[in-house]
Amino acid sequence: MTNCVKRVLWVSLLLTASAAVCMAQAGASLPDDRLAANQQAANLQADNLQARDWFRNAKFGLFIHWGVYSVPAAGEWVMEVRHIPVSEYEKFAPQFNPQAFSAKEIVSLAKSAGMRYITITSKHHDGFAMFATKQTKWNIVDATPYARDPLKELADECHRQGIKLFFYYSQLDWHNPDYWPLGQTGHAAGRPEGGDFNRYLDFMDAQLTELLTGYGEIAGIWFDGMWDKPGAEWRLQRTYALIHKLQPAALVGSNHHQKPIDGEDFQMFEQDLPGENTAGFNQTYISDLPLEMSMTLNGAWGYNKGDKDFKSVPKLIKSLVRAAGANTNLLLNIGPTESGAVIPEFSQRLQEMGAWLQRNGETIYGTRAGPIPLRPWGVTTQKGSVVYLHILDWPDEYLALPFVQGVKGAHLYHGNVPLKLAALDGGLVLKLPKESRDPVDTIVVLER
Ligand code: FHN
Repeated sequence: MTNCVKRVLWVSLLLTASAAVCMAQAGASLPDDRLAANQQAANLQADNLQARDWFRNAKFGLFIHWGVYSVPAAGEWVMEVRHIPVSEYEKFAPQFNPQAFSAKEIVSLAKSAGMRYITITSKHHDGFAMFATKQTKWNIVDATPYARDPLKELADECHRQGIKLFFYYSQLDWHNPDYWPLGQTGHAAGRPEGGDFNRYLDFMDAQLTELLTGYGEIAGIWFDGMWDKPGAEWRLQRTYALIHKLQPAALVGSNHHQKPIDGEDFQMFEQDLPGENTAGFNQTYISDLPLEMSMTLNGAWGYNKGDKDFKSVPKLIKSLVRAAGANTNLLLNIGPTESGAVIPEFSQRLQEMGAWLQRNGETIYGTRAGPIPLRPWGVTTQKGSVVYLHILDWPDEYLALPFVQGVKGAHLYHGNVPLKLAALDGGLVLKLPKESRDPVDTIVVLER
């Protein structure tokens, strides 16, 4: 156990103990949600804190958006965007027979990309469960000719190949009639008016229980969709406590685009790094929790056959490096087709990223943000006392840097080539000869 883990554990035990004393003194009984929260604090065990540490070190994960929406192949929002009622949308299920799906190939692909975990949609907003749930027939085993549980196959393969698995779970549901009252979306689904939201939440907890008891060790639950009705009583504390009770090390995160809520173990940002907001999702609050940025490889999450706007490999690598320099994991998305295949435009790019990581992974995995925060020219990462400058975009031969404590010299990461580094008026100037440049990322080690 690291000192940091011990310290956090000690603080959480103290907090839990003092909460218990206060309760005893007050002699009061707490409402269900508070009890659950206290219970959860008590359960914030070393396993969970170690899992957070593992997550911070992992840096790179594969996001998979896959569901019955891959049949119309127009993205995972097709039901909403085309105003398709449930009765019509359900007709995609008999056409969904992904015989080309191979858990082994997908896990191997993630590994060859240098990814340390996979996060896959167990249920997206269309309510369709990609696993063998007993809570509804609206699932891949009961509603499709495929009749297999790809999440079980994936979980087994992840365990076999030593890669962690998170389940994405949409709290928003356009199919379940108990998702009522409606939020901002799902108004064309044609469901009966009325329903019992608490019954929906029971359904959700039951599905989560299935996911956390039938698939071995699960690294975490990635919630999405609460933003559809942010003011609703989501019973979050109860659900989060349930997850931590079933698997204390499972990390809970929610893409609600708000400040993290009690019981969440990591904070996520969509399409932007913490502190950036080009996509319009991100509030700027950045917590001390482990951070993650989800990003599409083209413009779509679920498979969209019309979207050919694939990001280039250099652009993707720069995103990964910038994320590492901002203490943030990159969760990079692919959307398999209705046959379960991963198109070559995705797999080739991932493999090229993996090749880059083979050569440079030491400067990314297990690092933390370095002493110089995000700059237009690039970022710094740090491991122990070693600082890596990642120069991503700088056309000139000289680069001015702020003062970095204890720096004695600099050399190129590849080939150990010494570089000139001069102190100037309390700052530093680094000379980067043209021949030392890498068009994607020139990595320089600051010697201390
Ligand atoms: O609506 C979803 C979208 O389909 C996708 O799943 C992304 C992934 O981060 N999250 C939601 C939008 O915030």
